[in-house]
Amino acid sequence: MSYLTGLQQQHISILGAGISGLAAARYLKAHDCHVTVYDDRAHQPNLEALQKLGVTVCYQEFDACLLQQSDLIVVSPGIALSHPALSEVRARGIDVIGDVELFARINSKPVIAITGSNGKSTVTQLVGELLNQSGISACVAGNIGLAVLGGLFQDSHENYDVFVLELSSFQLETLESLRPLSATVLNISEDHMDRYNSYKDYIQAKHHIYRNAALCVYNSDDQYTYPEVKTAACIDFSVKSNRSAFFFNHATQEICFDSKLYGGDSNLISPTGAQHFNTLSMRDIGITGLHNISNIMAALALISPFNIDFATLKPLINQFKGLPHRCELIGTQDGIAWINDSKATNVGATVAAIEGVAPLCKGKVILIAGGDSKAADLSPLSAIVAQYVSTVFVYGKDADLLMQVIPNAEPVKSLNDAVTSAQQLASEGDVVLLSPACASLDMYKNFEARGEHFVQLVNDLSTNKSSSGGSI
Ligand code: UMA
Ligand code: ADP
Repeated sequence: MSYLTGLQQQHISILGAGISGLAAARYLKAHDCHVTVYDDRAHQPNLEALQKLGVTVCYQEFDACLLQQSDLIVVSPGIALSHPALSEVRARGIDVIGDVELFARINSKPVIAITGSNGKSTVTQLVGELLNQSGISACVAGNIGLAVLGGLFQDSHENYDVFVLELSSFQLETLESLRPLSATVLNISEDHMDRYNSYKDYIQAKHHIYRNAALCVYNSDDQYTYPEVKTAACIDFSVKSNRSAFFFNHATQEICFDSKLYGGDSNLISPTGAQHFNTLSMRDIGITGLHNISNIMAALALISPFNIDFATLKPLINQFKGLPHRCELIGTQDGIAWINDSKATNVGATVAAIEGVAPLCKGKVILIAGGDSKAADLSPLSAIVAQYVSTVFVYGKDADLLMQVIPNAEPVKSLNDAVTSAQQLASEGDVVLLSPACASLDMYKNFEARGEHFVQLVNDLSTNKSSSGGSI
């Protein structure tokens, strides 16, 4: 009997009626399972869609007495396992898993799994595009937007050769059954510290991705990404040292691959697919910043088991222009470049943005930051701002915390005021960078809404000024 057939005899509770909860309900209901969906928010999310499915929906506080009647509880990623009701039912031995663990128990297709504090969506999208455009049918899903069970539910799922999954630390917490073809932790910096007891707990959750992976791809520049036990094949990448399999040659400005390096460390076993990579010049790359060089190297390593010809990959990498709201140049006005990096919702992303943008800037770098810091340690900003940034405007819930680590930052009331102040200060050759280092949720629905507001404000400035697409 398959795992799915076994589920048909069980009572399954789904917690959270958002994207993952709805997808889980749809998938399980279509496979004749008994499903109840719980959500503790009064505005009754997805009520109509769930009613249409014919599943029972309860909009109420999570109640351990009710939940303990379940055989299986599928928890949406935004709901912490430390929720008192969940702690109680777990203590009673009820199986409490996330939607990705459920996916892993059901799915039989190969999976490429991607996590990290930053760069997940960029790498996931790039891997998906490289595969699909090379004739390998890839379904891109997970934290990037399409719930994993939504991917599995699609009519076309039988035709997929591989799932490419962006996985958050939340989704990795309960993950045990996934057996990725290749998996990576791209980098680690503090994020979601309002959910975890310690930084160690956050890192541990991320490392679940390497469990059972046939190929581990890690970042030699970040020891927190190293697999704890190198039992699988490994490929490492680095933008700082030329002793990694994939490395960046700063003198020639090329991404290089050195298969010989595998000889030095018996734990580093090269899959044959990576052997034929050639060098890739900066001219061949469509996205900017050293952090994106890391992202490209990670993507190439992750797809190496597919043995795609390098001549096929090269133009595809050139075509990839990155995703909106990630170090995106909106345009230049009077020689001032405006960059939208609204997706920088943690310190690591903002540090990477400053490091990536400052060397390309002929004038001053003016930074706009602020929002909800999610209890992160903001201190890594101090040195990088002191080195590269002339003025910082801060706003939002944690503006005071930002001012503690950047003492000469200038507080403003809103993003509108920050844009106006930046415009008054900036002159030809300068860059104005929105890279908030914080989540947007104190003032916006999400990072997209914040980025779109910034773009709108910058476009409004241009009604009186000359503007162009341009470059930094
Ligand atoms: N809910 C409760 N009680 C709670 C918390 C939430 O009932 O205590 C309910 C809410 O009312 C809502 C539902 O749970 O109806 C939301 O569930 P959710 O927060 O898990 O979000 P989903 O809509 O299922 O979306 C999730 C991911 N969200 C989170 O992890 C917070 C999405 O990532 C992901 O795209 C989607 O699954 C599909 O896989 C978003 C995200 O913000 C982009 N991720 C975080 C990040 O990137 O930093 C981790
Ligand atoms: P995620 O899905 O992990 O949030 P994204 O690709 O959406 O990652 O990028 C989020 C933010 O991180 C953006 O501000 C982007 O410029 C920055 N970023 C992208 N790749 C990296 C990287 N390898 N290291 C650090 N920051 C990065």
